[in-house]
Amino acid sequence: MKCRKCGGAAVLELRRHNVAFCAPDFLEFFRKQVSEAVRRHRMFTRDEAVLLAVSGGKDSLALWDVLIEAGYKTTGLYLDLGIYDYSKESHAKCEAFAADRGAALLTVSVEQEVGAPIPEVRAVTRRPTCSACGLSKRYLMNKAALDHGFPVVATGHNLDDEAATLFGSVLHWQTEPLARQSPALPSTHPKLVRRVKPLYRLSELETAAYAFLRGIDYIVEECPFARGATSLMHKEILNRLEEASPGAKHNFLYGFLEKARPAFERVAEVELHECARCGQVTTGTVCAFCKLADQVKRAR
Ligand code: Q46
Ligand code: ZN
Repeated sequence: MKCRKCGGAAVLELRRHNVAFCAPDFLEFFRKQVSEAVRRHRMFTRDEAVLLAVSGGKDSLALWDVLIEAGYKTTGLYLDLGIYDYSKESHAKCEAFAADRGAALLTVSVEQEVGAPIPEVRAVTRRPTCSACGLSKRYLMNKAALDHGFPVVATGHNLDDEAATLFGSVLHWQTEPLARQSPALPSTHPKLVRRVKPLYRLSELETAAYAFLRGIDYIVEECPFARGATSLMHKEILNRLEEASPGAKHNFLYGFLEKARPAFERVAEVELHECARCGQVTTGTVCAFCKLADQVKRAR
């Protein structure tokens, strides 16, 4: 296998692009995909301060590495979910990464904000763990950005994550999530910051290869609640499709973004209000986060 760019020995074959690269040319390819995503969706400029949600995993740390190298102004945001050793280890990875590069890292504790760590929230609500956790994460990312004056929050969602989310939404024809699924969601309210996913053009395998080649020390273990999650099953199904026909995931996601999403966007326009309790954005009177926090408080 030879590198498509320099003809040297290739270390990685990207079947969906029908190319192979040596290590330096793969890193170059990876960086270009990120800058193409940022440019194409006008995610942020070099003058804007970007708040980057980091979990300690390969995707968010690979993204942070690329953005720092490219000279963007980034601050990491670690949401401490209070999930046993998994949270302790992933926090340590983020702190070490930030310290190595002299980058700033904010930490927000879910226990302080919601009233209990995720395992306890799980015990007192009937919601699936990942639903309460995802809701809290989205809320706290937006709140941290507002509190610290960031116009935009970036996350490390990759092509596999996005294709799996899309697959799940399509299976149930969930029109609202379909309308919201995008590499870049603009701010539609003064209290809602822009949300962007600069890795949406790169697969999980590619971010793992990038992290490995750059010597990034990330947490390999998954969150203990991820086991058995339907999103993992959807990823497996899509991986089987990808095996049989390279580029399937890419075509599924890109085709949706180009051809189908605009139709869902038109039907799902909703009016936003400020939550009567906390002032953040909601479609109702009291936001879902405040309701969750109430439920936790009552149970305690
Ligand atoms: S952290 Fe939270 Fe994930 Fe763990 S509880 Fe589920 S949503 S799996 S990305
Ligand atoms: Zn609220």
